[in-house]
Amino acid sequence: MAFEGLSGKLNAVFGKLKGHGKLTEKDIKEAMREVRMALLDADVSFKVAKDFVNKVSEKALGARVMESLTPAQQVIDIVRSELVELMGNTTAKLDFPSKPPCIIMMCGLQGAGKTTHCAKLAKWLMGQNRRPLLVACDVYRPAAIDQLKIVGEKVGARVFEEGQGNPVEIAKHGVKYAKDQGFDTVLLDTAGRLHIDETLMDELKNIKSETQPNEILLV
Ligand SMILES: Nc1nc2c(ncn2[C@@H]2O[C@H](COP(=O)(O)OP(=O)(O)O)[C@@H](O)[C@H]2O)c(=O)[nH]1
Ligand SMILES: [Mg+2]
Repeated sequence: MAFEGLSGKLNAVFGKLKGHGKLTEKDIKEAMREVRMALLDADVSFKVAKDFVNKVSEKALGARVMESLTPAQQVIDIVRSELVELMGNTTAKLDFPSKPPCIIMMCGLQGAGKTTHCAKLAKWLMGQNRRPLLVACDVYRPAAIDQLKIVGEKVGARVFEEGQGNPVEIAKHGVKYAKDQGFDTVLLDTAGRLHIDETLMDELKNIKSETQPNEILLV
């Protein structure tokens, strides 16, 4: 969800480009400025956005794009392939340790989709013959715990919760419960937070140091 709105904004830029027919250098520069704005709006770092646009501009202006019959389409193709490159064109596999449980920590901004993703991942894991346990570490809203219980129930996954206690303790207890009860994967559903919130970031560090997750997924 971090990139929500990005594709819409890029499509608007592409639409404008297509409307031009023949492209001038100025058209491409204007489009690149808009692409950069769209990336910045989607929280892409300034340097990454700048490098990205420089790379695309170089390719778009360097290749004989403007003289081609379909210049807009060529620019769009360049942006697309560079985006794929930027996001990483390989898929990473979850790394399961030989000794269970595998601990997966879900992190991200509020409303990014962590809780939903926990349930989806649990469902997928069950399809792989694994036994996941969802652990409710978002204690700041009672509704967050209920939400995890509801989505957990929907996919048929067990949820470990201790109400609105200390998230670090809950994470630890969840892992212990998983070990005792034979769950082989623990999904820690943490509360959303901004990287500038030191108290909450420290809490995340503590959950990490206390549970030693095998994977930390940023949603
Ligand atoms: N369209 C869309 N909505 C999603 C997706 N994942 C979550 N949501 C919705 O986004 C909202 C926030 O999701 P939630 O899992 O509670 O986010 P959390 O605060 O990070 O735990 C909810 O209304 C979800 O139904 C997704 O992949 N696509
Ligand atoms: Mg949540």
